[in-house]
Amino acid sequence: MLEMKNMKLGPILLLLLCLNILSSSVGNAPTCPADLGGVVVTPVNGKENSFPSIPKIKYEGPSSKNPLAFKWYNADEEILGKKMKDWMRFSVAFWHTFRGNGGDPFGAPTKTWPWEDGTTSLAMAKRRRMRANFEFIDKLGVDRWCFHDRDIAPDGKTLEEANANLDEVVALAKELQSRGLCIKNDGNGREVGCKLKDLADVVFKCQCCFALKGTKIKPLWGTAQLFMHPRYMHGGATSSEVGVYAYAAAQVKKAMEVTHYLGGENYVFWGGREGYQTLLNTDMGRELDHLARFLEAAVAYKKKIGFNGTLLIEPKPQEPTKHQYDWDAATTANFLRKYGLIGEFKLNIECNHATLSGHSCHHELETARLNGLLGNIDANTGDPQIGWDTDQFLTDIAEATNVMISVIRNGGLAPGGFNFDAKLRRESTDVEDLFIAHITGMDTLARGLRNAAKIIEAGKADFDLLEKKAKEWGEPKVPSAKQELAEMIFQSAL
Ligand code: XUL
Ligand code: CO
Repeated sequence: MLEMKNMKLGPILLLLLCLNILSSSVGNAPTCPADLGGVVVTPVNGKENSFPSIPKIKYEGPSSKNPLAFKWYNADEEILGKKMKDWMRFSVAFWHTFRGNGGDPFGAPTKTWPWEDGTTSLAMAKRRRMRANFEFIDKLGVDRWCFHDRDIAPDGKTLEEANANLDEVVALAKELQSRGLCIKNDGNGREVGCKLKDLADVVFKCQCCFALKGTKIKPLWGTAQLFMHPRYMHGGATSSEVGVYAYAAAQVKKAMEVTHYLGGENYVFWGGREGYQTLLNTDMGRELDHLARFLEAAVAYKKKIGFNGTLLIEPKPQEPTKHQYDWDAATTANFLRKYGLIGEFKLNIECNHATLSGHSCHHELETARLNGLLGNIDANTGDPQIGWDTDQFLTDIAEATNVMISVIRNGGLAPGGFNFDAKLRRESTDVEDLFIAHITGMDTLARGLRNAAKIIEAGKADFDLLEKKAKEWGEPKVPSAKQELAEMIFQSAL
């Protein structure tokens, strides 16, 4: 290792050093001046690239037959005065894409991703999985990701241990988020930006020749996982045990802090166990009061730490509990209103949750929007024949068009966006399937946006179009005003 901590390198010397390092073989861990910033890479099998056979995904247009290209999503194209990427604000869900293993109640995991070593250790979480996440995001061309505390870092035997694990992984994520914002010395002592080919490149070169600056990728939202651990079996904020309530609060506190630290734009509450199995052993009024108090404390803490992100509640009627308190958008809006929380929260509407509550996704989006509560969308869909939360990627163009009509009427979703809370089917086991699934989800919503724009444009007909229609339709049939009938009805009420 070259020790250059205290040396003042002239720009030319630095450039020569960089060229020298870059010409050394990629397989060997490079030797780098420690004070140039960047990421410390631990090579695994000499490879840093988790998706070597996948190119950067590009827009090729509707006639393309390339499964690894966009046919409808063209990030920088303007629709209704806004770039597609700004309408969409797509996000990759870490838990499905990087922790989903295909296991189900009847069978073992089916996915053996090349970057996994079969353990759930902290080393595994850092060594390859988080890097694979950012390489995936980079190749897909999105700027956002979503996470639970416990899917990015292992739990601990104590809260302190769990928090320390999370801190380690979050520190790495913070560095990796900077991809694309590398700077280099231009040889005249000036720092200039440099866009590099892909994440593997950035990690390698930044370590040696460039410094990472700023943050390009951000969490769309972060959240605390308050449903997996047995301590949460009666709920977190609605548990009958005060110790569990305190533990849940501590977990949310920490998850909100790390979301803020990573530049997250929103924070989500999904109350998977905030509900009941039977009212015979549940005091519903008391549990709802406790939940409201918990959320009030979260608002206060958000303000205390200066986190400006939106707090979002994600309605879902049931699963895992028989009845969840955030049943649907209307129930949740009523809860927020009753407890005086309406200005502090918005809703994260998930399409599969909408259908589980007996509504369409469009109904839920409109209910949220009309109450001024539409904040984010967990973009997925269920299966019409299966009655549970299958979390599939959205492929129905008509549904996507309805979704986008709501989004356009809402003026967009920012600071929210579309999070792909969706997973591969158990039987899809190739790495490229992860890309194909996201490409289809993004293309479906992009197609929905294009269609919705056409429908909304049609509502703004100009004189040329109206003249064309007048000719096409011929003499219109004008119905009777029925004034006498109206007067008869009016009289009958007197
Ligand atoms: C569960 C669900 C969650 C939330 C975050 O149905 O949708 O993944 O989005 O906890
Ligand atoms: Co969700």
